[in-house]
Amino acid sequence: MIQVDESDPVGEVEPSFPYRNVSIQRGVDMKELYDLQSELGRGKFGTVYRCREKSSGLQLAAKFVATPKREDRRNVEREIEIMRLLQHPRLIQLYDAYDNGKAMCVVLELIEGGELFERVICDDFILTEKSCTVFMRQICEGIEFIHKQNILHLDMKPENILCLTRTGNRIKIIDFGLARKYDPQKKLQVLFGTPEFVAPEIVNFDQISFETDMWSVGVICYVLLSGLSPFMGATDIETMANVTIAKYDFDDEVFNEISEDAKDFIQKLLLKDKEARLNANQCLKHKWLSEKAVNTTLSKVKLKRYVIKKRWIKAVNTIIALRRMGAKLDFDSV
Ligand code: PIT
Repeated sequence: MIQVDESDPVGEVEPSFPYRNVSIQRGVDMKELYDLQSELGRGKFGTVYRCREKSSGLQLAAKFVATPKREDRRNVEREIEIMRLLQHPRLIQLYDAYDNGKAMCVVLELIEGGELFERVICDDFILTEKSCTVFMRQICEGIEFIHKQNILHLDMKPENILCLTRTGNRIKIIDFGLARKYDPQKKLQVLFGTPEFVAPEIVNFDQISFETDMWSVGVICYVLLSGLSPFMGATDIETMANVTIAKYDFDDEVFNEISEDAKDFIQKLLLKDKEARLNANQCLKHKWLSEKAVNTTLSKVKLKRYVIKKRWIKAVNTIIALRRMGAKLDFDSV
């Protein structure tokens, strides 16, 4: 059985990633320098493969993004520019970048443990409130650093939280594809994440800020503890309607086993008034994250259901996307 070690929750010494000052290389074929291996993931962001740097033998991840439009290239350039500022152990690290005109390749730190939610629903993982605090603390540490660099992530959701290894408890935040520099002069609006996790100010096209990420942290925490999604409606429109009025509750019976400190933590993030929400630093000082949390085992029945449903939605979306690209169906890749 795998359980979080409470005395030293993030465990073993963390190998530090070789931080590099990355600039985009043009006219160089990355395949000359790297061996491409298995596919790690696929999404709106492109396709990510495991790869190996030939010169050093280092195992890394390579994200490929087709850039048919000028805007596609600008988006990847912006992401790289932002990632250059984010050297921190709780955040995926940038290693190298290539542009061959048709596609761009971003070489990243390899994170081998898979998505956090996939990990915690495994039968050999005991989910307790304490293990949830270990994960939430690391998420807040990562967000605290991102915000200190004056950057907003804007796409915080469970699939963007990966486990470093299959057995340890360290996590890393990935996907800076929607991230933006915060400029109070410029009115940042419209950027859209996933309805289930976006804050009311996104749905309302109001000014967004650091607090916008903190709302999503609150939603992630609610789902991790309960397996229920606080604002989920039958349709995206319904979900967004629930988000705009910040309508949620702890009425389900699963919350009977959740501590008041945990509920207080969530309540201080899921506030319609963004100024009233805790920032990442205040989260780390909140009683639930700073004192010993209760070690009761949580039921994973609902969380399993939630993760399995997401897997299906993702598989269906992949099929739709592949068909649109005119690809022949190859069920191994779905
Ligand atoms: C890994 C392992 C893995 C997935 C990823 C990286 C994906 C990273 C990623 C990074 C981005 C992005 C989308 C996905 O926009 O299983 O090492 O910047």
